[in-house]
Amino acid sequence: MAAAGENMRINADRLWDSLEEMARIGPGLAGGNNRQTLTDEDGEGRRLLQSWCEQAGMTMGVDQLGTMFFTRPGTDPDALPVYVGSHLDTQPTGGKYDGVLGVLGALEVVRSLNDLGIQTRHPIVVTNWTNEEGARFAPAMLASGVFAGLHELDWALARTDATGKVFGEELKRIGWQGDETVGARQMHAFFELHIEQGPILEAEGRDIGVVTRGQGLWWLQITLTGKDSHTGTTPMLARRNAGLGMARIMELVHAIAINHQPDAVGAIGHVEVFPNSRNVIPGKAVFTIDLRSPDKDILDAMKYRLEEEAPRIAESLNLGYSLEVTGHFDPVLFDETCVNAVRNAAERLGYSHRDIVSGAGHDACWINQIAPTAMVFCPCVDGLSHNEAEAITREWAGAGCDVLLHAVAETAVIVSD
Ligand code: HGY
Ligand code: MN
Ligand code: MN
Repeated sequence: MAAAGENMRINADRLWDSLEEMARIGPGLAGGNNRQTLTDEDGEGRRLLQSWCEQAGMTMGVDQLGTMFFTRPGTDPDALPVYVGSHLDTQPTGGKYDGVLGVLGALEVVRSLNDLGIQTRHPIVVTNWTNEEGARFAPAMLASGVFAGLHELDWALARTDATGKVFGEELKRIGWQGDETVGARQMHAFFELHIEQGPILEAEGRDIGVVTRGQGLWWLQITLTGKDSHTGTTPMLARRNAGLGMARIMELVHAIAINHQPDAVGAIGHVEVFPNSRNVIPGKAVFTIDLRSPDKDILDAMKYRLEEEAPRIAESLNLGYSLEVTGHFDPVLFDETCVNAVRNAAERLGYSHRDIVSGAGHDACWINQIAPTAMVFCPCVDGLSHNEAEAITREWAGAGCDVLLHAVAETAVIVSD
């Protein structure tokens, strides 16, 4: 006789329809999404999620950073809830599935438990974390970082975007500043379903990634100051060219990462040169550096080498130099019991799977510091993400959500009738 819930499956068509409907909010210019955090489009997506979750019988709580929590009661009101979710905010040229699959997959878990009439001892809480991407307001995973005690609330509320808009004011403007104290909620466990955002699962023909670890990262910002001057008349050796300094530091970042293959990565993603005029030598350059590795010693060695060599490049070009750390977390080891629940679910369901390290940061990376946490990955086409062409298949989404359903139900403890 099958154990209660052993053959549970989610409704993959319903999940896919929800993904498609959410994707119509904040459409990009090339088929993806531009639903950046705390924009009107984010507010609209939040309202849609709220309506769906309330239709599924859940009650909403919102904290001071706008993170949304939807509770499905358990049979034991004193049991700590199992939280499950991800983020609805996207990159400016983001895909339809990064984060969104994890939030709507969590909703599908509850919808399926409702359909199956299955109760769990622990409550289940569907979660949408505010500002995971960190594209508009740095750093990434801002709300989950405050929730886990890594950042102060007031520091987060005071973050500004490139136009000077303030996080707390934007949160109020879209009507999503709640009154719950950030981090007051206690968790029995947290699970996050996410696309891999890399090429491994698809290349190996695997349905599921059992995420055992997440790489650590350093986010830094460098400002170089030279002198605006005429590109036609200023002698080459008299120039103080901040753009040239940025180019040489870009090469340095690449060389540092290449020096620690196969796992380390490094790039400069956001650049601003001033005055950004075709016939003026840039007198100022401001740019962000993203260094990552699953190995803490390597990660810190990369940062050290950058901090040693970048100022020398600036000095050689007679440039002013300043560096600011804008984000950091050490490599993450997820909770063994939760990871086993994911792996056992994939086994039980007959899905091919492999252990995998997350290259991207996720809210789960922070929440893992305060509660037992694990992630489920599904493949994505060509491993492409943070690109409007990001794509997954209905089957991949369904398999990932089936595994999420089983891992969450097992951890929340099914109460047979
Ligand atoms: O940057 C990251 O790794 C995540 O996608 N925010
Ligand atoms: Mn994400
Ligand atoms: Mn992302």
